[in-house]
Amino acid sequence: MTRKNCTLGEFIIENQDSFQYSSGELSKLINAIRLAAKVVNHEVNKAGLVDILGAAGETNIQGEDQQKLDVLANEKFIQTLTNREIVCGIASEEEDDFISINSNDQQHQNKYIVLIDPLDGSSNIDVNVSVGTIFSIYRRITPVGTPVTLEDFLQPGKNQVAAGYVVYGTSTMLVYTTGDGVNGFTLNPAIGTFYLSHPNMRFPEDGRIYSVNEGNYVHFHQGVKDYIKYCQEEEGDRPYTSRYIGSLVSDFHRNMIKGGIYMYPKSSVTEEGKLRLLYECNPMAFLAEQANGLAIGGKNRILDIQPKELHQRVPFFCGSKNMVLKLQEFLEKYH
Ligand code: P6P
Repeated sequence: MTRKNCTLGEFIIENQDSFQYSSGELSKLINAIRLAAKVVNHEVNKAGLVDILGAAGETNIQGEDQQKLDVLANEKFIQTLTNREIVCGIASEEEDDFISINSNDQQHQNKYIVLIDPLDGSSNIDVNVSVGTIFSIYRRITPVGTPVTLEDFLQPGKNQVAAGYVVYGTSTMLVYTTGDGVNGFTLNPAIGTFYLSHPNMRFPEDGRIYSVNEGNYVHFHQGVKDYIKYCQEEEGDRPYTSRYIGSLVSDFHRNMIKGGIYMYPKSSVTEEGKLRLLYECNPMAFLAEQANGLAIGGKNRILDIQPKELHQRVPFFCGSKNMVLKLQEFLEKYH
């Protein structure tokens, strides 16, 4: 169902039966994420007005300064997901270990786990540039009724049952998939309702935008350097346009609408890459493939990677199919 302008609530109800595991739990889960997104949106939109900017004085497992909004967004998503008694486990970029939701026996009966990057692009918070939330949803693989284990979280991305992001930009949007295409909903802040504004989102097969932090160029491996030079050559529809916001969600969202490729390669400085597999790359890769795009870590498909640890980092390239395939040609010259 993609009746334009329907609300997110109506969309969930009208499409619930098409979801292979439809038991209502996933719908309740998406509804919980919707609520948390509205709460975080409210805080992000007033970030400049109250003293919640700046580091919370703590650092997270990534060794990065935790911004107060990082901490707040993390708390809001965990609180909402826990209170709704829908999931049996949560993992977050801001939490060293996964959280087993076991406040009562009912919790263990729940079959979904959620992995989140509560506020991606947080370095942009203090300079009023858009940021985002990324979420990834799996069915647990250990027996229902028992506490979740690390095994439940270390599933390959192809096992995801749903994934999406919230982009807190010039407007706030919730974009997600349950494996049947990608749909975008825009928040009407006056009434706090998300409306279906971008049904059936798809990456154009070709694009003219490349997104990469070119300040790291000297550290990139040769295949990536050669592809960047290819983007900059004057031939055919090139040179392409360089656009890089420093928020994965925003760069991904723009490239999905206009066509483009996002790259965060490994380098001599970040040998494993920077982006986290479980709660950044896997959900964005699921969305990319559901939107007719591609997402690779190099030779391999992101969704096929077998995770080894919760905060594992991988190189990440995703976007318009033909741009990613062209990049892959350059990478394979050297491997
Ligand atoms: P750099 C934000 O911290 C993030 O995880 C992505 O959202 C973003 O694309 C990237 O890192 C920016 O990293 O090293 O270019 O500042």
